[in-house]
Amino acid sequence: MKSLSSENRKFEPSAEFVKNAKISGLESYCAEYKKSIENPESYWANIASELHWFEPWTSVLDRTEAPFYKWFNGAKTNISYNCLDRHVEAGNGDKVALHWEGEPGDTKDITYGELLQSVGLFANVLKSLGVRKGDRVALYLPMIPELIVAVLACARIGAVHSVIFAGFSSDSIKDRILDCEARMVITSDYGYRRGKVLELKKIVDEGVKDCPSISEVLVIRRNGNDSVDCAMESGRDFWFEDCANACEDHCPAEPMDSEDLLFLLYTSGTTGKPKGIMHTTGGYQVFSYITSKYVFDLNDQDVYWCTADVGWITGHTYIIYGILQNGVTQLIYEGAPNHPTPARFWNLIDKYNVSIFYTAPTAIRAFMKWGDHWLEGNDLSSLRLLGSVGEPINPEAWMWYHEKVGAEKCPIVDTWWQTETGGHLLTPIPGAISTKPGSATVPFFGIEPLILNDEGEETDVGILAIKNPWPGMLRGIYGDSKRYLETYWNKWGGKYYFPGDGARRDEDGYFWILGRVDDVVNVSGHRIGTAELESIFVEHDSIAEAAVIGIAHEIKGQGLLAFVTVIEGKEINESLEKELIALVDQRIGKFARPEKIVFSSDLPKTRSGKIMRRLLRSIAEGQELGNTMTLADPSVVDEIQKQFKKG
Ligand code: 7RM
Repeated sequence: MKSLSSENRKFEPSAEFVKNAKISGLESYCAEYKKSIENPESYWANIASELHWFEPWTSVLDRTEAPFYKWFNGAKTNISYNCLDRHVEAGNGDKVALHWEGEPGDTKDITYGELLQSVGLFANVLKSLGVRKGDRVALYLPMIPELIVAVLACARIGAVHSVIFAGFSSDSIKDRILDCEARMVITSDYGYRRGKVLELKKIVDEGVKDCPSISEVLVIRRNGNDSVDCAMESGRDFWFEDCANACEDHCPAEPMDSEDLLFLLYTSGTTGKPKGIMHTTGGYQVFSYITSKYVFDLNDQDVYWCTADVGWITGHTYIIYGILQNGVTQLIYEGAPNHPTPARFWNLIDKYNVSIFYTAPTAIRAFMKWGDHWLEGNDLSSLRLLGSVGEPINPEAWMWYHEKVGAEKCPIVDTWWQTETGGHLLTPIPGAISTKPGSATVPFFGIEPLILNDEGEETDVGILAIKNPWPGMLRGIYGDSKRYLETYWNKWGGKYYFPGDGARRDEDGYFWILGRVDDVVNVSGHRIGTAELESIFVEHDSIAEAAVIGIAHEIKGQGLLAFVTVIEGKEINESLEKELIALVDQRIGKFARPEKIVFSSDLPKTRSGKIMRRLLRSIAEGQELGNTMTLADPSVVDEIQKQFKKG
């Protein structure tokens, strides 16, 4: 990959785009940004007033318990009301909210009016099973409309949803349920992925075996041509359709306190245990709404498509909450980008006249590899805006996206943000900010980013920091406020939020994200903690020690490389490698498999016993190793190098 620092091309939005944009021209951006920074409370109050509140707030931002900030405190609202009822009441009930297409090609169109009814029905089913405000509900579902309905139904009655991406293993389901003591899991009989039937209920059964908090498993039938038998445990397992027969479809939205917990989403960190990121109601509602509106420049006629899974934060904010609050039409696609062929995405854009397309660099690089001919014969002229999310986008992929998909006329919004930030923090505003391939450009309104060194002094290349709170920020880590403070606020003595990314600022003031500065690896846009994998390897009774690092990967951005040492007397063979891979599948999921496992008798360590990951990285990248004399045993390097080349 070409180095980012040599990239200096700049692309301006077309005059036509600027003319119709929500924010037009650099001057409007600057004026709005200035307002948002100089007087944040009135800025955010103004934005919030575009939404519905049952009762007004008493303060916009309460800093008294910083960094446990409170936004719109005292207000009562419901985000499902803002996603649904508001549009139906305004007379837009017949507008399509979701064009859904399953992987096999089955389709469904759902209007805002129908979505409101489905959510009401689902909410009543939850209530009839005893779910109450504040209860945690885990969701393990494919990308079917019912996933969106179930999320909104939880929000409607004030139950806290915890969506678990359907690629996670039963062990991961268990860990997440145990951590938040969920009372219910919602799943389906099956889903599809790359032509294969995924039997989700079976995985859930495995996962809830030792979860005493679970009292119900609610099962949705994914109506398709395949049918799957589900073992239903009497008294615990319920078919959604059976429960729904006894319920009506009207359910008023529960007025929630602004700071009531809306959802948990687990994400990997630098220790072995994933953390339950907490998002609350009012601030997240405002931030998801306004970032969607301005960054995607949403219009009434748009057909928006985000290819993420609802199991990640991108799906929460930029499929469900942000997009539906704006009342636009969107496409939801269940399956893989290359099923039945790598033309699937382009077929879908053509078929549904998608105008805004939001995807990940890893997908773009895969399409580049599969070949441009898959684009041929598809009319992509409906597109007017493209987006990228999840990891740094390399300039080659950016240019390909710009030329081949966007026909050189669509602005590209490279959006930098995190599970923790709730929504975009660095991003071009498409009608106002010129773009540069590989740069997330400038801050969103109300966001003050800085680049600091370890001492907290400003530099051009260093660590990204965020000054001042914003409405969509996380409110903590579930059950672990100490970890919240340590992970995000201790780096510079509580003064700034620490996102864990390195960054550079160029002469135009543009930000370039340089990747993680902690032990988190971003594989295809999915965060995987190296410590989490290491602790899994050492569970195996042949393994003594493990060190996992991230390495550059052509398609995934980063891949994982594991170095493990074997306990004396234990054999290294192919079956051991298979067992270790199986362990990763079982504990996390297939997406966390390392590219390669390197076996050796020892790892390079300092004399104080610290594993020198930097050295492992140099070995992996085939670089000069420099002085290895500080190692406790310099000979291990030769052995590892040999093993690495062999594998
Ligand atoms: C939305 C999401 C967050 C981490 C973040 C970064 C990386 C995300 C970009 C990016 C460069 C981008 N949430 N990241 N977007 N890096 N440019 N546009 O991905 O919580 O799963 O991951 O992803 O390292 O800290 S996440």
